[in-house]
Amino acid sequence: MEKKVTKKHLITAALPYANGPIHIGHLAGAYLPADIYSRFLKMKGDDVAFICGSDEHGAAITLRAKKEGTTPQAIVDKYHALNAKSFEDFGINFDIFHRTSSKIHHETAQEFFLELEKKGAFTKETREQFYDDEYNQFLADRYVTGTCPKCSSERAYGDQCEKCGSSLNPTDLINPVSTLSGKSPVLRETSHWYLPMGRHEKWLKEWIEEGTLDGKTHHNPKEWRNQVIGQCKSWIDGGLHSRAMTRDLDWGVKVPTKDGEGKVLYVWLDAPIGYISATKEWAAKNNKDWKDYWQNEETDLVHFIGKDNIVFHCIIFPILLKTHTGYNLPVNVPANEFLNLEGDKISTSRDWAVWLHEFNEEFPGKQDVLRYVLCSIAPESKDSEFTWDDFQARNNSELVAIYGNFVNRAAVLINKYYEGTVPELSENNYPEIEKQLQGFAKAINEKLNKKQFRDAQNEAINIARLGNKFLAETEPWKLIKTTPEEVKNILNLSLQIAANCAIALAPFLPSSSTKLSGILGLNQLNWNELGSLSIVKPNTQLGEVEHLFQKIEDDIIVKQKEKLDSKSPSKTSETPIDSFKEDIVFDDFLKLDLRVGTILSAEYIPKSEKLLKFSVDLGSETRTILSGIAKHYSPGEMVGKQVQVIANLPPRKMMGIESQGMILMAENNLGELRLMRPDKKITNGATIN
Ligand code: B3M
Ligand code: ZN
Repeated sequence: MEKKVTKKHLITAALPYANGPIHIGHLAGAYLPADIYSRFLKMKGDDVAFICGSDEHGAAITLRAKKEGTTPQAIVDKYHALNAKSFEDFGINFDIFHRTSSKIHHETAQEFFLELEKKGAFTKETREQFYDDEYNQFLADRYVTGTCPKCSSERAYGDQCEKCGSSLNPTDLINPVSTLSGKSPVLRETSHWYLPMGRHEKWLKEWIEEGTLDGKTHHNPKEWRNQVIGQCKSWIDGGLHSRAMTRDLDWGVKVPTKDGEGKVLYVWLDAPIGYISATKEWAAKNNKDWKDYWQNEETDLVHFIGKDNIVFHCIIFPILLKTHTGYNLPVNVPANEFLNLEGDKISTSRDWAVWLHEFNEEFPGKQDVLRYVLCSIAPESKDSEFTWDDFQARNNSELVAIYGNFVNRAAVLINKYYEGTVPELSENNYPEIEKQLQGFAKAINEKLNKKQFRDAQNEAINIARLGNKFLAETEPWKLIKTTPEEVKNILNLSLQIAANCAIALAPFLPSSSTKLSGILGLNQLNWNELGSLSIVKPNTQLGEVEHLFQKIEDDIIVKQKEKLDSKSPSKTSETPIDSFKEDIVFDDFLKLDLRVGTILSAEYIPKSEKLLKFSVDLGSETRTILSGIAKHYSPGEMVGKQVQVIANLPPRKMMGIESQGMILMAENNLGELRLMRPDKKITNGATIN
């Protein structure tokens, strides 16, 4: 007999940075689809390693530690524990949630680096980089902020402008500032290991566009998402440049060579190797061989990530894996687009998010509801949006009204007519039910294999819709009086439909499927029974009938909306700003030199959306003053006006121009600005007391 070979899969979900909690955007982007896919494969009987862990290095973490006045280790310990628990509570079933601060990871990453070095993967180059004189250290990209050369946003980072999404080098920034000292950094020479990515353009292009590797078919590029291929193509077509693979930092995996002292591996070299070290750790604990998952060509490697990580998983990491040799490359990287929240981008710094640990606490037992909603709106092909109203509507009119209601009706009727004992199906007068179930089973399998989770879940819920329709059309509560034998057939079939729901929805809504198996008296849900009419055995005694879902009332939703409103960056109604600053002593006030001045001239500053440049007559002298009010006042309406000026602040350089004072404005909660001016004309230079 032919031996059945179990298909192996290595599934990874992006390692979240351990510098903050998980929010719904992360879940919808990577963790939920990865979990659905792994649960599906495992239920089918495939051999799956589902790998994740905390990314505990990188400048974002050291920066956070500095801000909070603590150590990077304390930060990662805190968030690793918090995130591991949030994932577990939410039912994300990783086989391991590892850490890149672990010993096995440092060793694995260092060995990997040395092997790459041995294979000639790197060039060593000396280039100029920003250095903070006061802190005596080179500045990682994230440690430099300044004005974006593309969109003039004043808050761009050295690696990226979060406003326009441009990827940047620190030296591209206009007016760069060190986030350590707040001063302009200087340029100094330093040497690093660079990855000359240009060398790899040819094979990468073939691999991405045709799915071929070393002249052999590797995967079907038609199965890859358009945006993934599109992003890779535009990178490759734009020409791949060398990228530094080491950093001057003391937090991270140390460069394991003599000349690497004081340097660590670039976090994007280190973190993906975290997938490998996590697999090693998991395999060691579970009596497996990690090489079966990474180095056996029969194993499918799939990376689940958000779209901001595409280049690292489709270009840089594949270059590293291929150069090292011996490792599989991913057969798919199903990256999702972004999830927005109530009309705005999710933002950690503005606290504009629904945090997973808070959801788990505030909505105990409702993890499946959030899973359902996030999968229904999964940003698989374009950005999508979460709103609390939609969350409530999908719970009440889909989970409660369709799925929960059908299961409850069927089970209650069995309790009522047969004291909870499953009746026989002696004659099937509804052959179309089986056909439809098999149609759903086929569609769900196809969609899951194609990683179209949103559509797959929708097909699965259609099984419950079918069940409701079947009950409504056959009306067993009427037939019980006239043809009771037929009611047995109908209710047996209804339970089979319910069992199909339990199986089909298990990857999406695992705890509801567990509850439902309890009601149906099933010990185990077997994916291969999907479409069958003999899952629930006759004469089985049903378990206690409980509602799978509860209606969510308006007050719960209002509370969540108010919680968000309190941090809303885009408030639409004017409300008083209610928190006052701490008391000061009168002398503090006297230190301010407040004066009246007249605006002699005003102009826009090229490339700046916000700033206007004024020349202001303060009586004894005329000052140049810059003010960030260009969105509120035009130069024309400012000229000739008397304004209030703080005259004794240290001069500040912006866009290469020195500002010698500040013009006072009133600002409300909407960020609207109004000029403060004397109500009658007064001599320029008059003091304000
Ligand atoms: N920690 C970035 C992120 O969380 C990064 C992913 C690493 S995956 C190897 O978006
Ligand atoms: Zn920008």
